[in-house]
Amino acid sequence: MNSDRIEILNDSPVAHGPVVYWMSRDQRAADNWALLRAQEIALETRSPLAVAFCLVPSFLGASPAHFSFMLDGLRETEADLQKKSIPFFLLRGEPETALPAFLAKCGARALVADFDPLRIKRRWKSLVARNVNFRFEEVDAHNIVPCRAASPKLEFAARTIRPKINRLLDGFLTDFPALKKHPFAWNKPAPRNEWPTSPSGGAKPSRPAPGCKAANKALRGFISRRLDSYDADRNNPNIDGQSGLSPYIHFGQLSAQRAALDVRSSGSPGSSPFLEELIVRRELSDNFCFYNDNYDSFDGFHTWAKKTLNEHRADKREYLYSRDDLEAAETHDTLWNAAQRQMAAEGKMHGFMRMYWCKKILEWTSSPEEAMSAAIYLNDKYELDGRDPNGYAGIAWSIGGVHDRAWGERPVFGKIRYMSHNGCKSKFNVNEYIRNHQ
Ligand code: FAD
Ligand code: FO1
Repeated sequence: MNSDRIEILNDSPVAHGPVVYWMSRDQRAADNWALLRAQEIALETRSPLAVAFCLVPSFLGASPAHFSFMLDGLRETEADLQKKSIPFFLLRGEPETALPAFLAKCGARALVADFDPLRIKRRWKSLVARNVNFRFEEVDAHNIVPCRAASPKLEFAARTIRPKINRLLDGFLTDFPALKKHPFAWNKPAPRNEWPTSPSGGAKPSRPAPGCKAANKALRGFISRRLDSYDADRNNPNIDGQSGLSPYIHFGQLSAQRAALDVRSSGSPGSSPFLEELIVRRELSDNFCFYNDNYDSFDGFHTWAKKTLNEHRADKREYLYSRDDLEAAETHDTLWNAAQRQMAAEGKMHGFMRMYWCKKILEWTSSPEEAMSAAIYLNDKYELDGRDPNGYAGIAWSIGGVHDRAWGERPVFGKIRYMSHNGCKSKFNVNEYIRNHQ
């Protein structure tokens, strides 16, 4: 295992005794560097190995549909792990109490967690670390080039992080070793997981099927049917030209590295534009959330952006909508309403429309702060791939020009890039999109 993937949180020496992988972001048995590292420690110390997942009652505004997508995927992962003689424990409650209790009960001697830049995850880890007096490691199983290795600081834009990632990519974009059937039995009490009954009763027709098998099927389908035309189609909201992989990547049911390996070996002309999004743009979002504590607020914007938005704070808003108006898709703009309806109905707004949708929230709310909180609330309540660094970075790009540059000055936006209804008309058939999302 490339040690650049590993951050030591407690440097006690590894010792013989149960090893636990605290699964959170990367919810899969295959292609999971954090699980592979936990098994490496367990094999080295000839110890048993188990996986624990802390199920919290609420997570950043997630809905029952999000929890049921995640839980359906976790049940599949439990079965995948069982085939490798690795027990899966579903723990309930806040991690800072549930996990240390579990670790004490099983006499754990090493803990491995997966990397996540979000504030809530970093708080969980720092609270857990206080109760761990044995080896504790964090492994970046989500990024191809680990976040800390890609850059030691907040990056300004895709053009500044891209060369740093590309320089390191060959060393990290490698195939995965297979997870072994674990030879040392977990002779502690076996798990008795009580799975919540999923309220939604399975996948809805317009929603993706959950789980690693469905994720790999979606990847194969994308590569064989849509990758070639990805560059041409991905910005047209009337065409199903994107990969549709974001919910699987968000919940860790698919490794972005697996997707990158398979896309790269396809030799398709769509590979490089797709890998630019999957690797550079996605890892830029983790960089933003990891190195900018204010990733979800006005304070996280660059000085130039705060200055220009402040200068236009008092500008008259031609339209002013409350969060309820926006949530009800009741604005004067039929295109914006259609995008809001697509997100609410399908749990996934088209990528191009997310930019327009979010910029209009800046234009039609009373302040940039109100815009940030409304956009984050709606994005994290309705997007299946929401509650993700990509979302906080995408919203900060739209409202605060993060990872973007200054543009011509105008009311309300100042020098933040503007997008207009007419601009959309020049790119795709707006009436068709509106008709499709009534
Ligand atoms: P594809 O075009 O097939 O891209 C493949 C993968 O590349 C995606 O799954 C994603 O992991 C990555 N990717 C693509 N575009 C971006 C991007 N702009 N930034 C970072 N990574 C990217 N993405 C989320 O995962 N969750 C969100 O909550 C989210 N909210 C957003 C909000 C706004 C306002 C904006 C402008 C963008 C947001 N994005 C979010 C980024 C992007 O729109 C989605 O990742 C993409 O539309 C997901 O669909 P896909 O997997 O079919 O994309
Ligand atoms: N991670 C957990 O460790 N436990 C949870 O109960 C949990 C719930 C959850 C619900 C919706 C959602 O979008 C994410 C959720 N996550 C949970 C986190 C998720 O695994 C991702 O790590 C982050 O959201 C992305 O950084």
